[in-house]
Amino acid sequence: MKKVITYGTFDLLHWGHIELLRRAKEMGDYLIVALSTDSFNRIKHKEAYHSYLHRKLILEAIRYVDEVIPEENWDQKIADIKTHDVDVFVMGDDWKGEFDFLKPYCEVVYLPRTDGISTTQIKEDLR
Ligand code: C2G
Repeated sequence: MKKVITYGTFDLLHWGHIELLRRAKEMGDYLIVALSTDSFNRIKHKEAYHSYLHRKLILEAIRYVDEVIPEENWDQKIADIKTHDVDVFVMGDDWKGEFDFLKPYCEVVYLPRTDGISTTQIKEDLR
């Protein structure tokens, strides 16, 4: 079984996130999402609207997602890859190059971000 992992806050969930998850799942048979916890979001200086538990509930309802684990810090990725026997690490290309240090442990893929949608845009439009 080919296992894929991706990381993020996924809040407010939108179709750009879904497109990332769909393409990530296409790269294997099993997709793990390491979901940023509320405390890690504070470290990332990201303000999530939904709590970790609610974001986890939402992600677990998505057909492409097989498992959700907590992302609690910047330094857990190598351990996650080993613990979960991950074959492919996937992120949007806004992170291009940032995670190349994972290449000795698994395939590293940066997928083009989906243009025309972002949580920032949604919040601005709603204002
Ligand atoms: N994304 C995308 N297209 C968008 C918006 C987001 O492809 N229009 C992708 C991002 O590139 C990322 C994923 O969706 O791969 C999740 O986005 P965020 O929740 O914003 O992720 P981020 O806060 O950057 O967390 O350790 C890594 C970090 O936790 C990444």
